[in-house]
Amino acid sequence: MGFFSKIFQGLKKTKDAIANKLNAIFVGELNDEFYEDLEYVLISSDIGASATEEIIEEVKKVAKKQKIKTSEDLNKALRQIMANMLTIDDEEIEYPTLISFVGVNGVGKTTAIGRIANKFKKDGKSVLMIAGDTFRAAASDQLTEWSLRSKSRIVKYTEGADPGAVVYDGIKSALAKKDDVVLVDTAGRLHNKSNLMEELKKIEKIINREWEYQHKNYLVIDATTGQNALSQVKMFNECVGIDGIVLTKLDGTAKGGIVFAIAKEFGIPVKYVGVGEGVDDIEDFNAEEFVNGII
Ligand SMILES: Nc1nc2c(ncn2[C@@H]2O[C@H](COP(=O)(O)OP(=O)(O)O)[C@@H](O)[C@H]2O)c(=O)[nH]1
Ligand SMILES: [Mg+2]
Repeated sequence: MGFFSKIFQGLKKTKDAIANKLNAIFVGELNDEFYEDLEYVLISSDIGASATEEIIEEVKKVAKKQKIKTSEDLNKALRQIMANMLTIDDEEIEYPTLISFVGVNGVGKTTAIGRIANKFKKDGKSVLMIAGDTFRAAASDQLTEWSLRSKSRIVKYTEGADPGAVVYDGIKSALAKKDDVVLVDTAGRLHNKSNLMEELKKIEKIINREWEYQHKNYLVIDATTGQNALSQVKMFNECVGIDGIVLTKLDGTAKGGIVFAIAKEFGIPVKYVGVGEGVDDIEDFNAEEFVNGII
């Protein structure tokens, strides 16, 4: 399946929540009642209060300049406004690059790494995975499977090992073998005494000390959590600094609007979207395509 159909299919629930309602509330005139309804539609699809406010202000501006008479005009204006909102300047990838994947348990970090490794491999890059989630044996087994599937190298330790030590060794190995891409998996929940944020800070410190090339932290978020995602962005951003978002499980939710709230509140670009459980069900994020998928 191509990019378009996959993204469209993945966003179907969000689209149903927005596009169908938009058509119902627009009866040819942009009056107060319409704007109230529009506000309701946007808020109820998890776009968030301040992003909604901005979108409505922009629609009013456009409406002043040009007559919006049909739902096609309205959709076109909305698409442009919303795509602009999601278009955030970002640095290109420069090889060698190291990307750490952080986020709470079960959001799809390990799965995302496996699938992103696959993409880099298809582009002819050499990839090393570092199994930084040493707190459950299953975590490194799961990553090992993905490394076999994508023919990536992996550095892992036994269960219970110090994640900082794995990351340290992984970086040494990547430098020695001159890998193009290093993908670091991390734990989302730790055992008893260790504090997740403190562990992540430690890992961050080791990366900053040992890796002098490009380094990004991507936060993986489960789209089905809706507004909860915002507090996760805040928490992880304060802890290690977040450079990009991976939004997973869009296929299972009508809450895809959360990306607008994140863009508006944090100005952090979305890098990838997950639209299913298959090997290829992760896509580079593209603002126009995303918006076309929901309106
Ligand atoms: N439907 C769907 N499931 C996903 C997606 N991404 C991950 N998952 C599933 O979510 C579950 C948890 O993923 P995992 O990578 O182990 O999460 P982690 O704890 O953050 O490493 C697994 O069953 C994945 O197959 C997605 O985009 N769509
Ligand atoms: Mg994991």
